[in-house]
Amino acid sequence: MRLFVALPLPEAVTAPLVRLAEAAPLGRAVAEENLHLTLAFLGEVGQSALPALDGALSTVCAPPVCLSFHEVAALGGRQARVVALTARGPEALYKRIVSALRLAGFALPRRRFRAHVTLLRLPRRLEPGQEQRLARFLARLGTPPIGPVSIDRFTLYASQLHPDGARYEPLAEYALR
Ligand code: 3AM
Repeated sequence: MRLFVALPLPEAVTAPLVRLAEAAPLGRAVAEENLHLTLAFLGEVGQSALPALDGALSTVCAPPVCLSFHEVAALGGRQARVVALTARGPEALYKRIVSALRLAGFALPRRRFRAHVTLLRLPRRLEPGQEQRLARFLARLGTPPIGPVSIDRFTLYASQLHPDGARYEPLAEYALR
Protein backbone atom coordinates (compact mmCIF):
# COMPACT_ATOMS: atom_id res chain seq x y z
CA MET A 1 0.00 0.00 0.00
CA ARG A 2 1.15 3.53 -0.79
CA LEU A 3 0.75 5.43 2.46
CA PHE A 4 1.09 8.94 3.81
CA VAL A 5 0.21 10.83 6.98
CA ALA A 6 -1.67 14.12 6.70
CA LEU A 7 -3.86 16.65 8.44
CA PRO A 8 -7.46 16.38 7.25
CA LEU A 9 -9.15 19.73 6.58
CA PRO A 10 -12.66 20.84 7.57
CA GLU A 11 -15.25 21.82 4.97
CA ALA A 12 -14.90 25.48 6.01
CA VAL A 13 -11.44 25.26 4.42
CA THR A 14 -11.95 22.75 1.60
CA ALA A 15 -15.08 24.40 0.12
CA PRO A 16 -13.45 27.81 -0.58
CA LEU A 17 -10.21 26.10 -1.67
CA VAL A 18 -11.88 23.96 -4.29
CA ARG A 19 -13.72 27.03 -5.67
CA LEU A 20 -10.41 28.86 -5.84
CA ALA A 21 -8.70 25.93 -7.62
CA GLU A 22 -11.52 25.59 -10.12
CA ALA A 23 -11.16 29.27 -11.03
CA ALA A 24 -7.51 28.77 -12.08
CA PRO A 25 -6.75 29.30 -15.78
CA LEU A 26 -4.95 25.93 -16.09
CA GLY A 27 -4.03 22.77 -14.20
CA ARG A 28 -6.17 20.00 -12.72
CA ALA A 29 -7.96 20.94 -9.49
CA VAL A 30 -7.58 18.44 -6.62
CA ALA A 31 -11.04 17.04 -5.75
CA GLU A 32 -12.47 18.52 -2.55
CA GLU A 33 -12.44 15.16 -0.73
CA ASN A 34 -8.72 14.79 -1.54
CA LEU A 35 -7.57 18.12 -0.06
CA HIS A 36 -5.20 17.57 2.88
CA LEU A 37 -1.90 18.79 4.30
CA THR A 38 0.79 16.09 3.98
CA LEU A 39 3.00 15.56 7.04
CA ALA A 40 4.95 12.45 6.02
CA PHE A 41 5.08 10.35 2.88
CA LEU A 42 5.83 6.68 3.60
CA GLY A 43 5.63 5.22 0.10
CA GLU A 44 4.99 1.48 -0.27
CA VAL A 45 4.38 -0.23 3.08
CA GLY A 46 3.58 -3.95 3.33
CA GLN A 47 0.51 -5.18 5.20
CA SER A 48 2.76 -6.85 7.80
CA ALA A 49 4.25 -3.46 8.81
CA LEU A 50 0.86 -1.89 9.53
CA PRO A 51 0.75 -2.80 13.26
CA ALA A 52 4.23 -1.24 13.79
CA LEU A 53 3.14 1.83 11.84
CA ASP A 54 -0.04 2.18 13.88
CA GLY A 55 2.00 1.67 17.07
CA ALA A 56 4.45 4.42 16.11
CA LEU A 57 1.71 6.91 15.18
CA SER A 58 -0.17 6.13 18.40
CA THR A 59 2.84 7.26 20.45
CA VAL A 60 2.67 10.78 18.99
CA CYS A 61 1.42 13.06 21.70
CA ALA A 62 0.71 16.65 20.64
CA PRO A 63 -1.89 19.41 21.07
CA PRO A 64 -4.32 20.36 18.27
CA VAL A 65 -2.68 22.27 15.44
CA CYS A 66 -3.65 25.89 14.85
CA LEU A 67 -3.33 26.07 11.11
CA SER A 68 -3.00 29.44 9.40
CA PHE A 69 -2.68 29.97 5.68
CA HIS A 70 -0.24 32.16 3.90
CA GLU A 71 -0.11 32.38 0.11
CA VAL A 72 -1.11 30.49 -2.99
CA ALA A 73 2.08 29.72 -4.89
CA ALA A 74 3.48 27.51 -7.64
CA LEU A 75 5.75 24.94 -5.96
CA GLY A 76 8.31 22.50 -7.32
CA GLY A 77 11.22 24.71 -8.38
CA ARG A 78 11.74 26.20 -11.81
CA GLN A 79 9.41 23.65 -13.42
CA ALA A 80 6.49 24.09 -10.99
CA ARG A 81 4.41 20.93 -10.66
CA VAL A 82 1.65 22.09 -8.36
CA VAL A 83 -0.13 25.16 -7.10
CA ALA A 84 -0.53 25.06 -3.35
CA LEU A 85 -1.66 27.13 -0.39
CA THR A 86 1.25 27.43 2.01
CA ALA A 87 0.49 27.05 5.72
CA ARG A 88 1.99 27.52 9.16
CA GLY A 89 1.33 25.65 12.36
CA PRO A 90 2.08 21.95 11.89
CA GLU A 91 5.92 22.16 12.16
CA ALA A 92 6.17 20.74 15.72
CA LEU A 93 3.70 17.95 14.96
CA TYR A 94 5.61 17.14 11.76
CA LYS A 95 8.84 16.71 13.81
CA ARG A 96 7.15 14.42 16.32
CA ILE A 97 5.60 12.25 13.62
CA VAL A 98 8.83 11.97 11.65
CA SER A 99 10.88 11.04 14.72
CA ALA A 100 8.28 8.45 15.85
CA LEU A 101 8.30 6.89 12.38
CA ARG A 102 12.12 6.86 12.08
CA LEU A 103 12.43 5.39 15.57
CA ALA A 104 10.14 2.56 14.46
CA GLY A 105 12.37 1.94 11.42
CA PHE A 106 10.35 3.61 8.67
CA ALA A 107 12.49 5.32 6.02
CA LEU A 108 11.21 8.75 5.03
CA PRO A 109 12.37 11.00 2.19
CA ARG A 110 14.83 13.67 3.41
CA ARG A 111 13.06 16.76 2.17
CA ARG A 112 12.67 20.17 3.73
CA PHE A 113 9.17 20.38 5.19
CA ARG A 114 7.16 23.17 3.69
CA ALA A 115 3.58 22.89 4.95
CA HIS A 116 1.12 23.27 2.08
CA VAL A 117 -2.21 22.13 0.72
CA THR A 118 -1.92 21.11 -2.94
CA LEU A 119 -4.76 22.71 -4.90
CA LEU A 120 -3.85 22.11 -8.54
CA ARG A 121 -1.59 19.80 -10.47
CA LEU A 122 0.07 21.51 -13.42
CA PRO A 123 0.82 20.06 -16.86
CA ARG A 124 4.41 18.81 -17.31
CA ARG A 125 5.15 21.55 -19.77
CA LEU A 126 3.40 24.92 -19.88
CA GLU A 127 2.43 26.32 -23.29
CA PRO A 128 3.68 29.82 -24.21
CA GLY A 129 1.57 32.35 -22.33
CA GLN A 130 0.31 29.88 -19.72
CA GLU A 131 3.09 30.73 -17.27
CA GLN A 132 2.14 34.43 -17.40
CA ARG A 133 -1.59 33.66 -17.04
CA LEU A 134 -0.83 31.54 -14.00
CA ALA A 135 1.43 34.22 -12.50
CA ARG A 136 -1.32 36.84 -12.97
CA PHE A 137 -3.90 34.55 -11.33
CA LEU A 138 -1.61 33.93 -8.34
CA ALA A 139 -0.79 37.63 -7.96
CA ARG A 140 -4.52 38.51 -7.95
CA LEU A 141 -5.25 35.97 -5.20
CA GLY A 142 -2.82 37.31 -2.60
CA THR A 143 -3.61 35.73 0.78
CA PRO A 144 -7.04 34.09 0.56
CA PRO A 145 -9.30 34.88 3.56
CA ILE A 146 -9.36 31.29 4.85
CA GLY A 147 -8.65 30.09 8.42
CA PRO A 148 -7.00 29.97 10.85
CA VAL A 149 -8.49 26.63 11.92
CA SER A 150 -7.80 24.22 14.74
CA ILE A 151 -7.20 20.61 13.66
CA ASP A 152 -7.65 18.01 16.38
CA ARG A 153 -6.43 14.88 14.62
CA PHE A 154 -4.09 13.52 11.98
CA THR A 155 -4.82 10.71 9.57
CA LEU A 156 -3.03 7.79 7.92
CA TYR A 157 -4.13 7.63 4.28
CA ALA A 158 -3.72 5.04 1.55
CA SER A 159 -3.18 6.54 -1.89
CA GLN A 160 -4.31 4.70 -4.99
CA LEU A 161 -3.01 6.01 -8.27
CA HIS A 162 -5.52 6.10 -11.15
CA PRO A 163 -5.13 7.60 -14.62
CA ASP A 164 -7.62 10.36 -13.67
CA GLY A 165 -5.77 11.20 -10.43
CA ALA A 166 -5.02 9.70 -7.03
CA ARG A 167 -7.74 8.54 -4.62
CA TYR A 168 -7.07 8.78 -0.91
CA GLU A 169 -8.64 6.49 1.65
CA PRO A 170 -8.37 7.29 5.38
CA LEU A 171 -7.15 4.17 7.21
CA ALA A 172 -6.74 5.43 10.79
CA GLU A 173 -7.08 8.65 12.79
CA TYR A 174 -4.97 9.84 15.74
CA ALA A 175 -6.29 12.42 18.18
CA LEU A 176 -4.36 15.60 19.05
CA ARG A 177 -5.11 16.80 22.57
O1 3AM B 1 0.31 17.11 -0.16
P1 3AM B 1 0.91 16.83 -1.48
O2 3AM B 1 -0.10 16.66 -2.56
O3 3AM B 1 1.98 17.79 -1.84
O4 3AM B 1 3.20 14.99 -3.38
C1 3AM B 1 2.54 13.88 -2.79
C2 3AM B 1 1.35 14.27 -1.95
O5 3AM B 1 1.66 15.46 -1.28
C3 3AM B 1 3.47 13.28 -1.75
O6 3AM B 1 2.60 12.57 -0.89
C4 3AM B 1 1.32 13.17 -0.89
C5 3AM B 1 0.26 12.14 -1.14
O7 3AM B 1 0.50 11.49 -2.36
N1 3AM B 1 4.44 12.40 -2.38
C6 3AM B 1 4.23 11.56 -3.40
N2 3AM B 1 5.37 10.91 -3.72
C7 3AM B 1 6.33 11.37 -2.87
C8 3AM B 1 7.71 11.09 -2.68
N3 3AM B 1 8.35 10.18 -3.43
C9 3AM B 1 5.74 12.34 -2.03
N4 3AM B 1 6.41 12.97 -1.07
C10 3AM B 1 7.73 12.66 -0.95
N5 3AM B 1 8.37 11.75 -1.72
